[in-house]
Amino acid sequence: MDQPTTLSVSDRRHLVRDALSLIESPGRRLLLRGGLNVGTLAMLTGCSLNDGRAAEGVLRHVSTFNDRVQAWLFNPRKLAPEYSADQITRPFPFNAFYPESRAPVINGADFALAVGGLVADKRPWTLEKLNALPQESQITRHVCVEGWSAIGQWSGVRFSHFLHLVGADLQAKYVGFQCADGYWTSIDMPTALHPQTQLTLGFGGAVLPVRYGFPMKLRIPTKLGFKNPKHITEIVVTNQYPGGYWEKRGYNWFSGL
Ligand SMILES: Nc1nc2c(c(=O)[nH]1)N[C@H]1C(S)=C(S)[C@@H](COP(=O)(O)O)O[C@H]1N2
Ligand SMILES: [Mo]
Repeated sequence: MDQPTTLSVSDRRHLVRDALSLIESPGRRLLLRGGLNVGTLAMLTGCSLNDGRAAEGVLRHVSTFNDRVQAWLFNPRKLAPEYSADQITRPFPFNAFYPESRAPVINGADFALAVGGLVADKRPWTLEKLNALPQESQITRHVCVEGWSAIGQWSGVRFSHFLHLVGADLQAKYVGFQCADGYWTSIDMPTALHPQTQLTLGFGGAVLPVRYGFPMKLRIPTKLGFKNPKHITEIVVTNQYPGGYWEKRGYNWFSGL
């Protein structure tokens, strides 16, 4: 524990605001709505906060704590709202960490999805084999952390069905995804097993287009957009925290809706 703080009220406010900018919504929004201030933080942690580094450290702990609370609050049976066909957003927005013209173009004919980690069957999956599995369709809302949302129709294999087929260890903590564009992310097992979490092969009744993640993406209507990986090349079931592209840059890992 460090020395009692001698910061002015305005200094304290700035310190909290700066540290909060390091963690992203919805965790950040939650803390702000709760009127978080240095006094509360100090009280919660038993440390006085007189510099940015102390506040940052504390907030990192708050963020991890927040992941745990969100995971605990997550109801594995609560469904995200579904919409009717006339509510679909047209055109549906594109988003990635690069412009649309640079979306990776993958040859579906020789594509094979790799499956690794805590699974009994590590054989790769061709698109033909995936398309032969039972398909489901959903019209749900995609919510991007950047402040837009859109309704779309996705179709594909229920992800829990796929995990059962490959003999995944359903007690494992994480499912990680590697993508053809260098993107990666990971989710908690309860979300992976949620009935609306889908290994998506189609969009709007047609084959998933390049811009929306051909040959496949994971559609998770209970999570923010950046937790929905496009252009998946590998799926890994693991107990080692795989993180993610935006998670590494400070976005809250759980990011449930
Ligand atoms: N491989 C890959 N997946 C990704 C991203 C990305 O840059 N690369 N961006 C994420 C973000 S931030 C959003 S909002 C959605 C956008 O999906 P869309 O282009 O289908 O709207 O993809 C997510 N999945
Ligand atoms: Mo996003």
